[in-house]
Amino acid sequence: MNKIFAMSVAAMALAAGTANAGLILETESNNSAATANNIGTFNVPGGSVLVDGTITPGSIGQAGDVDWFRFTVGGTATVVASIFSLNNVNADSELWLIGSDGTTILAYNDDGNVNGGSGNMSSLIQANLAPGNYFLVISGFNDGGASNNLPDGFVGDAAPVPGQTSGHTQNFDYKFIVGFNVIPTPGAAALLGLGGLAMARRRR
Ligand SMILES: [Ca+2]
Ligand SMILES: [Ca+2]
Ligand SMILES: [Ca+2]
Repeated sequence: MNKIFAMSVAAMALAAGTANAGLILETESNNSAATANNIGTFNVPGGSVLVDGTITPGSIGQAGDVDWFRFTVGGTATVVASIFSLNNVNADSELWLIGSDGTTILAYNDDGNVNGGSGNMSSLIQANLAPGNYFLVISGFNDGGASNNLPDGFVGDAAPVPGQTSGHTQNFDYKFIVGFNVIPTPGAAALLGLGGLAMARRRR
């Protein structure tokens, strides 16, 4: 085994070693970008994870539960994320894909997963994500109001006014399936190609 080949094998073993947990149990408190649960780093060719969690209701002046999850993709990625409720036929989720700054909304869905157990669960797909860090966020119906504002656990668009504004009223267990297809970015592909070329030349 020549040195370059040995190094390549070691690099591949290292990449394979960054496997993700197949099942992740949500851990509170995860109600903000800063406290998001990490669901993994996904490199070429991709992977998937199942998250088991719960959304609990708020009340007057008290925010409802919001669940933030953080992930990293090591190449240009497509992500598919779908929420299923198994215990509440009236469950009504909302789902956001948010950029690494924790505030830029890249995608939003309310009722895309019509067969998710209630007819009102969420699903989204986003292609061509650049390598980097992102957030997926789950909350209850009407968090963010008529438009897709950032989730804060309160109903409607306005900033919460204690004693006047109510947290969302959703209360359901969920299964959250997230899948990734990851391809090498053009720069990385070029480097791999150069590496292969160098190896081929050494073998001559
Ligand atoms: Ca939760
Ligand atoms: Ca939470
Ligand atoms: Ca919904």
